[in-house]
Amino acid sequence: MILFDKPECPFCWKVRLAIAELGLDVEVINYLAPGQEAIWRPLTPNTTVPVLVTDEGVIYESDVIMEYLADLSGTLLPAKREERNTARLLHKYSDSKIGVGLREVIFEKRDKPEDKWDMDRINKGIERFYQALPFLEIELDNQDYFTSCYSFPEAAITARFALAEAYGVEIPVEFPNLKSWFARMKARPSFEQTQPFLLRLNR
Ligand SMILES: N[C@@H](CCC(=O)N[C@@H](CS)C(=O)NCC(=O)O)C(=O)O
Repeated sequence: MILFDKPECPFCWKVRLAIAELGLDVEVINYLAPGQEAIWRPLTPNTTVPVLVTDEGVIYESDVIMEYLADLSGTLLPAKREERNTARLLHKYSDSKIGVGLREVIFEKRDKPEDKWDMDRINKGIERFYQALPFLEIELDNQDYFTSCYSFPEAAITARFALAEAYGVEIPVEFPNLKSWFARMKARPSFEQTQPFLLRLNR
């Protein structure tokens, strides 16, 4: 399989984490590498990465790719239907609710010197990110994973939290379950294996 990938994109990072956790043999190609854009753009009507090329066809949209990886491996979703629903709902929550505030922070800080940052936009984005956390803190409780195994929310939320951290937004102490969960996720080999090079430099 081939994954067309943007290293610092949270949707792509989530897919890379899932691939690493599953130990799948996938060639990861940077979407901007010379000559690659002409290959992947025509494969998707949505003009976005990630795009996964498989023997069974081309899959775009990260949530559909995650479902494909779960289907293929039989291990990325919990066995119980009720838990599978939880995993899918939290995955959706990560892509929509957690992403919106963070996007403001990242877009404002990225490619701009610090003295040009719009602190009002940044603070509003951080506030919005924090507002998304109480629900996750309660859902996680003090379990190892959001469901009974490493699943969609682990990959999706790890990528979001790691991007937050790289842009100076820590998980506040009021969320001890999320803080220790995130520390555990970062200690997994999949994190080191998939971390974008640019974010490593920022640490
Ligand atoms: N709904 C899409 C969103 C993916 C997305 O927004 N990807 C961005 C990067 S984060 C992208 O490819 N942007 C086009 C570009 O950078 O040229 C998914 O879940 O796969």
